[in-house]
Parts: sequence; C-alpha cells; structure tokens
Amino acid sequence: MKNDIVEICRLFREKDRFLIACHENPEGDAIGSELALALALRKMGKTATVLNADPVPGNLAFLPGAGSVVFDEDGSGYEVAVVVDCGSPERTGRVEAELRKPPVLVNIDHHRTNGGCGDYCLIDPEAAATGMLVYKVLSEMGVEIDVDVAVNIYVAVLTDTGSFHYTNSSPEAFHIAGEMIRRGIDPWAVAEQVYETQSLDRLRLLGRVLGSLETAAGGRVAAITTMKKDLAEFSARKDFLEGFINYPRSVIGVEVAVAFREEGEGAVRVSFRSKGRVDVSGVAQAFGGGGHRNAAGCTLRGSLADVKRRIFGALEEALR
Ligand SMILES: [Mn+2]
Repeated sequence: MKNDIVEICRLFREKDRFLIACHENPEGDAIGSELALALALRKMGKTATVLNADPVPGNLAFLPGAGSVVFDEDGSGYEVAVVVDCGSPERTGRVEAELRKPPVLVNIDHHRTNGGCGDYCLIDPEAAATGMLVYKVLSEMGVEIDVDVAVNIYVAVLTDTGSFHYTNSSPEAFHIAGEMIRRGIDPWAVAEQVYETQSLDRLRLLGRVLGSLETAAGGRVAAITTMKKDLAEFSARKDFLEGFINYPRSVIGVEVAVAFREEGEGAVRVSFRSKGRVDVSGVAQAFGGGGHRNAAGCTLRGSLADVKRRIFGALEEALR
C-alpha cells in the first residue's frame, strides 16, 4: 500500500485545474470514481475535466456528470492529472499522452499489480473499489458528499463487489454503501439503471446461448457457445455477452465455467470462470492467453469441435 493521502488532499485544495482519467473499456468503479472526484472538485470551485479513451457504457450514462466526459482534450494548461482505477497510467489508453502533460500526476487505485506510477499515490489493494479510496480522500478533505457524488461512489462499490457477492465485500464496503444511502441515493433506482436495462435482443440472445449448455469432466465443467450467426441474428454487440458465463458457473457441482465464442477466420474465443479451486489463468496461458486465477481467456484456431476437445481435455487435467 502506498499512501500519500495528505499530499493528495493538499494538491486538491491548492490547485485549480484538474485532468482526470480512468482505464480503457471502463466499468462502474472506473467511471464512478472519476465522476465522484470531478463533481466534488467542481463543487470546490475548481476546473475538473474527465478525459476518457472510451465512451461511458450505456448502463452508466445515468450517473451524474457522465454527460460531461470528453474524449479529446489538450492536457497542457492543467495543473494536476489524476488517474483512477488504473494499474498503470498506460491503462488510460490513447489519452495517456495528454495525462503526461500536467506537471503532477496522482494515482488512486486498488489493483494488486499497481506499479505505483505517479508523483503521489493512494494505492490500497485491500480496498474493494477505487471509489472507496476516492471517498476516503473526500472525507479527509472535509468535502460535503452530496447525492450526485454519493451515487457515483455507490455504483463504484456496488459493481466492483459484484453487487456485494464477492469476497471483497468488506465491512468497510458495506459501511460506505450505507453512508451513500444516508446521503439520499435510492438502491433500487440505481440497481435498475445498472443491471435491469437490457434490450429485448440481449435477453433473446441469452435464451439462444443457454440452449447450447453442455457439461464436461463429469459435471465439473459447464460451457455455453455463441455462434457468429447468433450475434448477427440478434444484431448483438460483443458486450451483450457480458455476464452470460455466470449462468453455467452457477450450476451445482460446476467448478469451471467456459464460454466459447466463434470468431472470424476459424478462431474461437474462450473465456473461463473458476469458482476458486482451479487456477484458470494457467489453463488460458497454456493456449497463449492469460488472466486472473478466477477469470481468464484465450483464443484458439481450429474447428469448434476441435477447440472444445482440447479445452475440455486441459480442464479435466487441471481438475485432477
Ligand atoms: Mn476497480
């Protein structure tokens, strides 16, 4: 853990122009953290610009401040750059060069792999979400957390704990969520926006994909398959598939869930989710991919049947 919170608070009080960014392909913690910080700084009378490489996902567009995110900005003229939820500043993608222009770089993050890049860091791998660290900074500064800031912090904690399902759902995570409710956020209204806003096409695609459910390794592996023609039929984007793999993972007795997705040119994308016993990053690595212990992926060439045979074989080996 690196903790320059005193210096970070001093910078936030003394300086006036802030450029804030999160990682590419942002999700709830990244967006919630940067917007909470930007809104709080603006309330202090400062200029805070949020510069991202990628658009705000549709289910997060309701977040206060989301409409003010820019995708093109000259970083010169800013006094402080702040990157949130990034293991390293490179994770900000194509906007990194602009974030390198201000004289000071602040890094607020909770990734275990954070290299601590930046002049001042607040990095705590024990924090369930970066939003919790933003909350810590704002509390330390004595900034009033209004309902607009609160909803951003709440969504950061909600999404990075998997709706308080994951083992990182600490007493502190619940405490901060509770504080945000005290400040006026409505948990159902937020959940509805974040989780219950799918299109009819996505749900129909889920029905199709679940029809492919199969098991291997004596029921300890469950897999789903998405064909190219399924994606085309439901005019689906790739992000429609987000979360589908949780269904095979939820089956009793299953230790590893696999999602196969047919890509062009005879390639098959394979995603793994483990309940914890099997390190799927090792399996993915054996096929040229990578990831984390419980979530990993790789891409293989070959027919679908051939790819499945190789993957199921490797998993059976890993489950031994
Ligand atoms: Mn995060």
